[in-house]
Amino acid sequence: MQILKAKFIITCDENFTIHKNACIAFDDKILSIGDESELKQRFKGANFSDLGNCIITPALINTHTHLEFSANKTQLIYGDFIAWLGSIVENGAKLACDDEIMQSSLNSMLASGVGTIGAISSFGKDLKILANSQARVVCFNEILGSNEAYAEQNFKAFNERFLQSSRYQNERFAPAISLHAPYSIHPKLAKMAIKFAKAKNLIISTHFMESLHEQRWLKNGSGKFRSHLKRFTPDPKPLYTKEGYFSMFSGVRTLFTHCVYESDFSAFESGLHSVTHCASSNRLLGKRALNLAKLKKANVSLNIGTDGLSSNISLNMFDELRNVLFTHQTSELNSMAKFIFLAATKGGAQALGLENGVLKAGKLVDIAVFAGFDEIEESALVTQLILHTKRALRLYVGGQRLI
Ligand code: MCF
Ligand code: FE
Repeated sequence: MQILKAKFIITCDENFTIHKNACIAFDDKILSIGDESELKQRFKGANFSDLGNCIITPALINTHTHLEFSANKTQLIYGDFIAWLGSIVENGAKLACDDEIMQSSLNSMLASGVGTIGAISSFGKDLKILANSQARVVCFNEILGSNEAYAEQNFKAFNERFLQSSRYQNERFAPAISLHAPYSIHPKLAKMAIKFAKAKNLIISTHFMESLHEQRWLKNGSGKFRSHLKRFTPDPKPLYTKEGYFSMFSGVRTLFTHCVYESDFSAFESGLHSVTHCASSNRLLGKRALNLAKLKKANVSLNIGTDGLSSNISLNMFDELRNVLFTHQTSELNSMAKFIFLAATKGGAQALGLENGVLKAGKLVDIAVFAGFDEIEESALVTQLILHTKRALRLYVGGQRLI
């Protein structure tokens, strides 16, 4: 049993409760948050550490990243989604990533206080590194393929990768599915994947409404997607309408990543559907930001992803949170800081169906500790935390100390 004392404990609960000069007691679950004398009295014999002027928060949750694309630095084309996608296809072999590169990008994420990773695994090369990381992992095995003739074959290959990832399943590592996007997965294959997800009660992630090209393609089969897809099929046609694709996920826990070209969130199912925001990626691959005001109005749960180094310059969650804060300039700064910090903790846990992301009795011991806040204006605590943090002083996942 342990008790940690800090200057502030940001719980990320529904009231955004912040405790000052308080302690958190835990063993394999969080036991209580309260003052020092009370907790020492209740939990006699607990190991006590005073962390001074530190801030304790839930460990952060990065719901969307692609470790296997970590080899990119300057190879890919940015500014336009189709140009980027073309450069991904062209650079395929050159972007092949070795373990060392994936390990160092994963380490940079953990160093920033991330305890849970939503990892999109396209090839299964990242499995071992993810499983050995001791982080909490939801491993979204990717499935794609727009050619109907290969649907069975693609599903079989996916199934094999899924089995590989299932071998790592434990209380920290959960296999899941990623349906790549409406422009890249044939309905026959998508239906097989969703049926599989329903049967095994798996979480789904999908890239959705990421670019203007995708919006035009789904609306009337026009725009640059047509010429991109002509690389693979002589006369490509859209496989769905936007609504048709979305409706397949009814009743399934799904993270819809990007949604930059979605403005009507009314059909999102509360408690099941959420939006994953990748602000840096959206800036590099296009020129529109997610409409947070509409999302809030529809009461849709938000979570934050860095995306991969294929469309970001950093997997540090605080670098990402700073970008999110600077992206949404029309909202009041301090309330926006709280909103996005909640998205990076409580929102991530909601999306992934996990019992972390909030510090309260009974929750998992996924905790981050941040130093460097000796004199801090309390009304702007979260804003200052986001602005000034580069790395965590400590990180606990499932009660185990990783940093
Ligand atoms: O989220 C970004 C942009 N949107 C779509 N895909 C990817 C992103 N980062 C990496 N990807 C991967 C995706 O998982 O790129 C490939 C897929 O494997 C594109 S399709 C050949
Ligand atoms: Fe992505």
